[in-house]
Amino acid sequence: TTGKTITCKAAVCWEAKKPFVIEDVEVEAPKAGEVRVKILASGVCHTDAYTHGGLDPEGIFPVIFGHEGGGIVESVGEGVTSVKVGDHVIPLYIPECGKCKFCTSGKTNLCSVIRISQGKGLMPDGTSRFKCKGQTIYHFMGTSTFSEYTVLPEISVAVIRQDAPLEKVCLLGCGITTGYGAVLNTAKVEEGSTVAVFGLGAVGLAAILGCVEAKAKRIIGIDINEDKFEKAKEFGCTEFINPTKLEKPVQQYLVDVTDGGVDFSFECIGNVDVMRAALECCHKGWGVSTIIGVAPAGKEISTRPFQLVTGRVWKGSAFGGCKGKSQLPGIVDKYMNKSLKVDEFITHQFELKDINEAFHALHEGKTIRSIINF
Ligand code: NAD
Ligand code: AHE
Ligand code: ZN
Repeated sequence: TTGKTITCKAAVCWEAKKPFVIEDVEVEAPKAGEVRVKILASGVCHTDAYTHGGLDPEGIFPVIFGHEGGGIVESVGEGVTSVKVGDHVIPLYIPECGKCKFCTSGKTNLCSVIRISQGKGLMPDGTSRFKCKGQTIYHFMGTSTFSEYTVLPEISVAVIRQDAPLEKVCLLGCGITTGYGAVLNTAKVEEGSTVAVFGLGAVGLAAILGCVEAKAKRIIGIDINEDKFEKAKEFGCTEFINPTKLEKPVQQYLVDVTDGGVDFSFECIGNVDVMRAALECCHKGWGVSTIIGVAPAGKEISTRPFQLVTGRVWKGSAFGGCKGKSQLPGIVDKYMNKSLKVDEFITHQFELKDINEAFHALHEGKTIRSIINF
C-alpha cells in the first residue's frame, strides 16, 4: 500500500463505563482488501451502550465504538475491486464475502469469514489500524464509526447511491434494517396477523414498519416508557401495553386479549425475562417469536419446553437477515422512494465532541436515534 497514516479525531473509550475522550488518533492506510472511509455521520445504537457498559462478553478496550455510520471512501488498499475512492458507503458489521459456506447457503446473512478477528477487535490480518498515544486501539464490530476516518475490509462496506443523504441513511446500517428485516426476512409476518412488538426504541419502531408493510391486522406495542407510544402510533402501531400497569403477567394478558395468543412477536429490548414473555404470548400451534435484543453476558433464556412442544417457535435475527453488500442498496432505494421512513427516527443531533451527551440521552430513554455529525 502507498497510503499515508491519517491523524484525526475519534471518540476513544479507554475503559468500560468511562466517558468517551475525543483524541487525536492515527488511522493507518488500508492494507490489501481494505478501504479507508471518511465518516460523515453515525447513529448511536443501544448495542454501543451495551458494550460500553461492560455487558458484552466480547467487549475489548481501549476501543472506538460506532456501527451505524455513513461515509465516503478516501482510499483503497491493494486488490480492492468492489469499491472505489469517492464511493458513498455504509459500513457493515455483518460483511458479505459472497463465497463462504454461510454466504452460499442461501439460508443466512451471517457471513463468517472474518468473524473471529472482528470479535477480537482486529482487522482480518490480526492487527488494528488505530493507534493513540502509542497504544493500540481496538476496532468495534469491524466498523468503529465514531472516528473521522475508519478502515474496513472491502467485504464490510455497502456501496450506495450518491444522492442518498449519508447523515440519514447511516441509520440503515443497523437499527432500522434490523427491525424491518426481522419482520420481513426472518419471521415473514403474514397478512392479517396479530403481532406483539416488545420495546419501542428504533429497532421496535422499525419492526412496526415491517408489520405495516406485511399488512398485519393488529400491531400491539409494549414498553415501560409510555413516552414511546406516540411515535409508535404514528408508525402504525394499533394498541399499546405498559406491562407495569397490568395485574397479570404481560404474556397472560396478551393471550387473553388476542383469543389465544399472537401470531408473531418480536423482542427488541435485550431482557431475557421479556424474551420469555414474548415466546409465551404466542398462539399455540403456530406463534413465532423472534429475538432481536442483545442480552448481557451470563444471561440465559428459559421457558417450559411444553411451550415449544405445543407449536410455538423461537427464532433470532441479526441485522434483520439482510445481506449488506447486495441488499442494503435496495433498502436505501426504498427510503429514497419514500416507501421506508428514516428521518422520523432521528430525535437528536450531536457533534462528535458532545458524544457523551448522546449516550446520556439514550440512557435517560429520551432518544429514538441520535446522529453524531462529523
Ligand atoms: P432502545 O434503547 O432505543 O429501545 C429499547 C426500548 O425498550 C426502550 O423504549 C425501553 O423503554 C424499552 N424497554 C426497556 N425495558 C423494557 C421492559 N422490561 N419491557 C418493555 N419495554 C422495555 O434500543 P434499540 O437501539 O432499539 O435496540 C434494542 C435492542 O436490540 C438492544 O438490545 C440492542 O442491543 C438490540 N439490537 C440488536 C440487533 C440485532 O442485529 N440483533 C441490532 C440492533 C440492536
Ligand atoms: N458480542 C455479543 C453479541 C452482540 C450481538 O448479538 N450483536 C448482533 C448485532 S447488534 C447490533 O446492534 C449481531 O449481529 N450478532 C451476530 C454476530 O455475529 O455478532 C455477545 O453476546 O457475545
Ligand atoms: Zn446496532
